[in-house]
Amino acid sequence: MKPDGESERPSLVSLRGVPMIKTFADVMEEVDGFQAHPGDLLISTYPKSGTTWISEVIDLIYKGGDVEKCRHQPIYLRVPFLEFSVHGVPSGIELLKKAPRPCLIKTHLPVQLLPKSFWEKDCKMIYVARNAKDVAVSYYYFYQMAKVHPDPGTWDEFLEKFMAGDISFGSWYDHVKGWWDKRKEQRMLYLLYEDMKEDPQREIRKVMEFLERPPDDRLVEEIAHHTSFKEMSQNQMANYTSIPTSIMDHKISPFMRKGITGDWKNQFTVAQNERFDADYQRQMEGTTLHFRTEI
Ligand code: PPS
Repeated sequence: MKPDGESERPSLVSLRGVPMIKTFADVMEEVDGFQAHPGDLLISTYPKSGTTWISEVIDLIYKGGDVEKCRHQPIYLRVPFLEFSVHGVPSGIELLKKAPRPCLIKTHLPVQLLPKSFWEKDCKMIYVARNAKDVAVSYYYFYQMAKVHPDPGTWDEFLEKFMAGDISFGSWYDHVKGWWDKRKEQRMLYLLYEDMKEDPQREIRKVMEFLERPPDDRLVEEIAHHTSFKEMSQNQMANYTSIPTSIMDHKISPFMRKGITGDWKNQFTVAQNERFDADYQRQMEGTTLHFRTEI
């Protein structure tokens, strides 16, 4: 038992070989049977890769840049999280049952676990990937504050688990490569967090083109402004502060933590970096997918 009424951290279960939060795995039968609408837009990411950022960008595009309309609801209600299921709050499937369709849908599922209906209905998909080192750091702090995760242990222990893929949603390496390999078979836009940091307006234009929206410089500028890290971290409808603290405790680490590329340099030791790089080469060998770890 933990002191002060703090609940025990749950362990992960294996869902067809992918480590998964148990309450998420429990609803996978329902998720498998989910019927996508041809007009639904899927936002897919490995955790901590810019999901909330791209979701806010896309919601603003859909709402013609109307910030007030986006402020009516928190991001997790505007963009239901397909496989999300935690006691005491509505699950992704429950939200989607009530949502006006077509709609925006978030997932962190590895490509092989995506319900087949998304492929059959030829839904458009936007995937965002972020470099492994910054994801590992961001995930380490998120594991601490989002209590549905197991205890991350020390940073060194967590980094080992990251390299082994022994964390919620499994291997980062398999995830980014799996979705990359599918991008040509599907109507998919594959974006990189580092590109969004480097030139948000350029990437917003790409998204608008993919969504067949007319180019509009003023709209692009407005969206870039409202989705900057500074703006989003202060926006209660985007920063997850409206989630009960029993689920996310921002006092441990804020959801909107730093929002930069290269924070890994403040976390990795030289030895950890060398070991990580060697393992990275092995795991990413042969892929045409390349990341920048600084911009
Ligand atoms: S989750 O829980 O998987 O959905 O998290 P996700 O939204 O994918 O990733 C959270 C990280 O993204 C950063 N973030 C941003 N960076 C730049 N600009 C904007 N607008 C932005 N919004 C969120 C957030 O701070 C997390 O990264 P870290 O490195 O932890 O700061």
